[in-house]
Amino acid sequence: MKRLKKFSVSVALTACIMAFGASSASAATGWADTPQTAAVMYSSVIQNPYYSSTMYLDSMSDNDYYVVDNTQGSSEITYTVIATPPANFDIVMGIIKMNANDEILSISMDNYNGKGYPEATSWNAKPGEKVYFRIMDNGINNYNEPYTIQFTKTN
Ligand SMILES: [Ca+2]
Ligand SMILES: [Ca+2]
Repeated sequence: MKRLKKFSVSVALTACIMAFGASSASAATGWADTPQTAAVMYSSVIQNPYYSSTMYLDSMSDNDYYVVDNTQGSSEITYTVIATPPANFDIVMGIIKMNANDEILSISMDNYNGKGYPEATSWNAKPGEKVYFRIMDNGINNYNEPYTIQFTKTN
């Protein structure tokens, strides 16, 4: 009986967190679902050396796109991107690099680590290139907590 009570409190708390999430910037489905609506982590116009965002995936059909955009850049950049899921959540990080003509140069689906552990990459973008990072879940997960994605320019 005691255990049951604890459970319902936790469900109520979760519902509260989800309601808050839906009404704030942490919304999930409908936010950054396509490359066209990707969240900009870096662009050659803005040139922030660091970006961090904490977001929810709300279901198996949700995904979030982020972009490192060097299409207007005059020099190659290098950077690190780390996507850290909550515990009990297995994240997949798709990486899609496009050239200046919007043609796909390469696609990979990084899933080196399991539940609770980050997927990360250190890579580059030459002038004219942009790189999309697509955050997806891997199977049935715990959707009640957000993941964090971080971009750090290294050169
Ligand atoms: Ca989304
Ligand atoms: Ca993984």
